Amino acid sequence: MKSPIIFLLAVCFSLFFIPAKLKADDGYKLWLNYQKLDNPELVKGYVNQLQYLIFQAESPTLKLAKAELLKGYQALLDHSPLDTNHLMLGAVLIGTPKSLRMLNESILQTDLHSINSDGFVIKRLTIHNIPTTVIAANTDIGVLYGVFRFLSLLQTRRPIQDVYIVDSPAIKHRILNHWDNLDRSVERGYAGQSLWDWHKLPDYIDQRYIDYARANASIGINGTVLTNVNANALTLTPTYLKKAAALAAIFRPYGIKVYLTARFSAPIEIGGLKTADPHDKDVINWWKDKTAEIYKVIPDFGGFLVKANSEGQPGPQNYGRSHADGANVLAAALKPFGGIVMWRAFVYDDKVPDDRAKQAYSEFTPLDGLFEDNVILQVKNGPIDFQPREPFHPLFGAMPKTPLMMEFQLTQEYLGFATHLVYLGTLFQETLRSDTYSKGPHSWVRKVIDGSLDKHSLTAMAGVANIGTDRNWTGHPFGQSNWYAYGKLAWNPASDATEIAKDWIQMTFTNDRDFLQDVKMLMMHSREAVVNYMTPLGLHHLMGWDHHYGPGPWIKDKARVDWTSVYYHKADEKGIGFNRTSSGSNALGQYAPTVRQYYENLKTCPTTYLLWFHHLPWNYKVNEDTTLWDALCYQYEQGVQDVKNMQLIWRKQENKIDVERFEQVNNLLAIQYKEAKWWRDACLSYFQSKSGLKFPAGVIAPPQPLAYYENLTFHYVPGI
Ligand code: GCW
Repeated sequence: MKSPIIFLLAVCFSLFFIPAKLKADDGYKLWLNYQKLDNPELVKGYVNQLQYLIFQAESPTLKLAKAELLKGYQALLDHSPLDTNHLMLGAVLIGTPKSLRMLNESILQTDLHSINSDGFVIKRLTIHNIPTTVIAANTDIGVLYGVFRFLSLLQTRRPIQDVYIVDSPAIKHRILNHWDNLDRSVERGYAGQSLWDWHKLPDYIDQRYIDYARANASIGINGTVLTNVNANALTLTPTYLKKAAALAAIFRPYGIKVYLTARFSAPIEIGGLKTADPHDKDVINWWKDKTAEIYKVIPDFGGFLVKANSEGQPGPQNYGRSHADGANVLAAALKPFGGIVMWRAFVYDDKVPDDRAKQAYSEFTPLDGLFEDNVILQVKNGPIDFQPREPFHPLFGAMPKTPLMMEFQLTQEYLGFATHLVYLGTLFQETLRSDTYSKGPHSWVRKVIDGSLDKHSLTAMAGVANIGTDRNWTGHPFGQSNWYAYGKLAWNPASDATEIAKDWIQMTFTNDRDFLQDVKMLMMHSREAVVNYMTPLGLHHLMGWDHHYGPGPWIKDKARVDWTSVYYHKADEKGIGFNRTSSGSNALGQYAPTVRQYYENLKTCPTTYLLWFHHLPWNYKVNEDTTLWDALCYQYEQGVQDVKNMQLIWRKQENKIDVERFEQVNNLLAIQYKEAKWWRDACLSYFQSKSGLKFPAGVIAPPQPLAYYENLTFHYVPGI
């Protein structure tokens, strides 16, 4: 038997030598996971350049920036940069022309003039013979953004000896939309409850609120809509305004403004009026008074987000008025205070059975030019509803006189919830880089959004948040990458999804080269995988009824035809797909001629959108050797194989990162694999019941009869 002393020594020894990577990590720190850099040469180089810090921090924001910098230094380099002995080696100078007089005189002036109020400059200069790294901005918040960017350079081991970054956000309002209800449930939320503890607010301030603000500021997000677009009028009562004000106070130094959703019928529900008609004088005054009341408690209130006359929400059309009439009443009330209205274009008429993909365009384009100048239309990336793949929304480029903002969905309502690993950077990029041709070539969606195409200064982007009370914020550890990528693309819609993924991996997990290579590849392909096993070849809206969990291509006979799946795929014994060409619904007629022709012509229409735009016979040849039926089967099979590969790639990473996150992802990938097979089997089983065709070689017949898949029922699915 071993002596107890030897045993104890062995235990101490093993504890002492536990490699850093095996340390448990619950994911709470997100990409701000400042792990000590393990390359001594690199650390030495950084430390030499960052010996002495000149940073006068008076304002709350500058204080935060300074604290962040010191925290980052300490954690990444194990270094406090105040050691004057090594002054000659390198200094860091941080501030605005106001906080640091030196910045007024310096040669930074040209750079500072070239950035906007949220921008920053990071530049290596020689000042009084001392090599100096300057982080400068015109405003305090610009400094905070600059500090975060600078720390990210260290996190990703970038050289800083000649650093020269001049950067400003291309979009003014970079906003998260929380579909959070006052009872703390989150509509389409899969990461726990709402962060906002309305019951304990305004008195109890959860540390989470602060960490949330810091994380957002680190990627440039500067606005948050606290409440669900399916709005509750109580949000606007004095009790809840006080609670919102407490959150606003916490977010303020991080440069984040609070917005609220306004229920259009609030004048009736909480105002005691008989109508909410936007032409009614009392209604107009009610909104004016309510808005003034909000600004009393939240002086920098951002404004309202409104979902009106959509999916049962009240709106101006209840009174025979237009969306512009409705939006303008709120806009007039906000205008004296500098607030904005984000009016959602996610509407589809509840009577006209026209192609749902056409309805927002039909309703809104006649209103172009009729909105007040502090109204911006919030348009989802595609014309249906956040499907795994949609073409860009035809409204982009079609309303030149109205500012349009993008709405992306980070929460994976239609992409496997928080169980599936799907990096959305590629999806966001695909939409932003789509060419609307509205003003000829290069009229990219991103230029509509950043205002440059039609010369709008009011610009914004919204991301429906995937955040909740789960310890790691997003449920799936990789859900964090979607929050991160969204922030980065809202700052610069031209940025590259691969670069974003790379940075995120390094900042969140490790700088290990092999891990980085493998996981980047896995992420970059992950969205295509989900398209393959859920909605290949342009199919869409095939999910389970209401809760949207799992496959449901058989869904029919609902209150509205456009809530069913059969409406969208139109599969029968002859063929499949939605004809949106001129011989069908002509949704393509809503796009610029070049785009229209490209998709209308079967020779040019990419297979990715084939069944989105065309109804085709099963024996249609997608290429010389493959029929549509076979291609569909192959794509579903491919999706399953894709997930299997993701699993293999991930398993190779064991020991490269902490056990906790490794195992979590491993487990989730196992569920994703199971569900990918379920999607393949259920969909192919259903479509085969229509086509009556045999499965091609390499595609195995579903293990269960169709009825089995159709009869699966689920209770308590999250997110409803
Ligand atoms: O995607 C659908 C969702 C609804 C959501 C709606 C919307 C907030 O299923 O839950 O409601 O879109 O965007 O308004």
